[in-house]
Amino acid sequence: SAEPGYAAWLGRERLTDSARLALKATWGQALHVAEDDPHIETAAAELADGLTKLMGERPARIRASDGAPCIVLGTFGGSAKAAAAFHAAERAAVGDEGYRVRVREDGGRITIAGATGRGVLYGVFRLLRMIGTGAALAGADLCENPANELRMINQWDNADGSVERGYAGRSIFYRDGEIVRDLSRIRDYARLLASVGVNAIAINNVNVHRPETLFMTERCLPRIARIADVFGAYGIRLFLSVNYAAPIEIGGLSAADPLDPEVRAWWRAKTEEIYRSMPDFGGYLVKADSEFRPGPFTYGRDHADGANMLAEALQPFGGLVIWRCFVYNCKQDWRDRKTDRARAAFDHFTPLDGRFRDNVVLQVKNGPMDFQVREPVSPLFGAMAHTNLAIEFQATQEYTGQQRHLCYLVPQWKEALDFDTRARGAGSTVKRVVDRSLFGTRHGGFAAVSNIGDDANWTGHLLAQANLYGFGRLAWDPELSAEGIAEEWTRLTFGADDLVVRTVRAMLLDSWSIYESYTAPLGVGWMVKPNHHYGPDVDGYEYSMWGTYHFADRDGIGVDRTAATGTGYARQYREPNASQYESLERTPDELLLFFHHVPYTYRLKSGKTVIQHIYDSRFEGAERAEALLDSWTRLERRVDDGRYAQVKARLEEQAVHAKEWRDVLNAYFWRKSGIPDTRGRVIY
Ligand code: GCW
Repeated sequence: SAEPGYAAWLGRERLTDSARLALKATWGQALHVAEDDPHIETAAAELADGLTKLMGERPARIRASDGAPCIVLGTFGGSAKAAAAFHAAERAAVGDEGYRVRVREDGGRITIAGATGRGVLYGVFRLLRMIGTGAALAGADLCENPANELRMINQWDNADGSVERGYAGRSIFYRDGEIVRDLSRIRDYARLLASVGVNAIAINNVNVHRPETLFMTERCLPRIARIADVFGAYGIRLFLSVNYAAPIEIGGLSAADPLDPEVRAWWRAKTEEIYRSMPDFGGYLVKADSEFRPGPFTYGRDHADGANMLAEALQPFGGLVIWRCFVYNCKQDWRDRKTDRARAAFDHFTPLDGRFRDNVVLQVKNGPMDFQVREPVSPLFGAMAHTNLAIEFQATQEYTGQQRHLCYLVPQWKEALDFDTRARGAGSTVKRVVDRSLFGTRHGGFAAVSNIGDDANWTGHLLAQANLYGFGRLAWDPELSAEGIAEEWTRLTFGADDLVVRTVRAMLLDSWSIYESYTAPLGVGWMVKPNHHYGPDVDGYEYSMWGTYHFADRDGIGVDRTAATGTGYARQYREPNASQYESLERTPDELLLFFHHVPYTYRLKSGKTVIQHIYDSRFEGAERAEALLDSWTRLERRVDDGRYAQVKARLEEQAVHAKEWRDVLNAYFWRKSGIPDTRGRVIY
């Protein structure tokens, strides 16, 4: 499709004449491919297509060469030429999904090689990215392996075609209760994902209703298997979200007790059946005992019992159980000030450390609550040394502007990854927990809730594509900077125009802070309209059962989570983090109200009182949102009209809606506190 934005970062504009000439001199016009392997096939096709767009002519594919310039593509085991380009030690440095890319200094040869076809495919995308961002090729010599084993996307798509928390249209997988027949869009999605290194996908919502429970039946499996093939060609393993009560719902059993031999036998047989139709099936993703989903608690069993039962069924096939830790009481009484939702995951799961089988991975949301604009890091990451852990991010912008506001999330994710849990002394960062280097665990990695739908540009807000892109890049290499990723995405998406690159990069990098500055202040969450979660409603969740309170009254605001006088959540961290959060003076401003209840007149480290901070940042936030629109309008005619108009419309809405946020919050806090703005601005 040529719809504006559809090509995303794989648009690949024709290079300038001089760049094309230089490239041609390096590799002639030929791709040397000498082995038959499905992933090498994908890699060769991607390279040929990419180069055709960049160069304006299609390269020739050759199987043998006389030493003339070419690009050699192959695995060390399957291509003599690929193997011969590297010494044994150089080959040994390449892992299962890694690659080497070498461009001979004097021209005449580019070699892209790996231990597997998947590695070669990633190497191809790497080379195309280098060309697309204008990086110097001559003499390039790269050896890269992914830092994380699991680089996974979770679709929250339902069989009826809706997408839970989806802000980019309907599902590309399902329509009207059926799995789609035309898989071309899914194939294009697979390309986008593989191009940034994603290697796993769960294709249905973690809330598994009846129609998706049926995905595991004989009737649906053949079509699921076709989707698995599409992703498989791009090195992406397919997972299914499963209903814990499936043995009852589709198995005809009377219970789903994980210790019941009949139930265990049912899962073993079902799993075997699934692997018969999909030999590369990844495994199960499970949301259990959470938000009305069934789980082992019903039978008086714990989550290790529940997960291990599924793990046992998957183990003979090398499958994984990805078990979510988003377990809390969603029927809390708001009058109950003892229960703290933030504590829940830690309280449920740390007692189970060491009890999960080898092929269970616990998937932990980055923060203890639920993908808010600002949260501390989940303390679970530092507390489960004997358990496989993966971190879950939310690319879909449920609480961060729903892809109508701009919010580039990579800086937020980087903060979580760089947090030092102190589990093994200084340097025990979250990224080292999930990449397995800290505790030496067996499995781990990254997951993100997808932000795409059937909107022509995938993500609704075109610039939200940067979140999907950034997730994949970061999962591959968490050392990349938020700035570097923003720049890379911008260049690939919009080309080399310097003003465009500088402007879009700056817009992306400022956007999280802008969004935070007019929405919920200083680490308190929610303040959104109930259910759909869009737009300001300060008390929207204050007297409800979801455990998401801010406790604002006429004197102050915030949640006391200290051990001394509050819920004790701060104690779930290791030292010195625990003491830091326990201390009112030492808690960073941006998390103050997450950990402490303070009077409005409390003075922040910034020197401002809490109430003045609330006013100032709402006013500034609304202005900065307006400035985003101004920045973009300076790019008119430098960005093609279609994409220009799409982004402009979203930024216009954001500018207006930021003022709504400003005024609702300022009015609320002025009326509650009675303390005027020192600068006398208009508050209603
Ligand atoms: O953030 C909440 C969402 C739910 C979601 C849940 C979860 C899929 O509001 O829509 O359900 O988190 O992560 O399970």
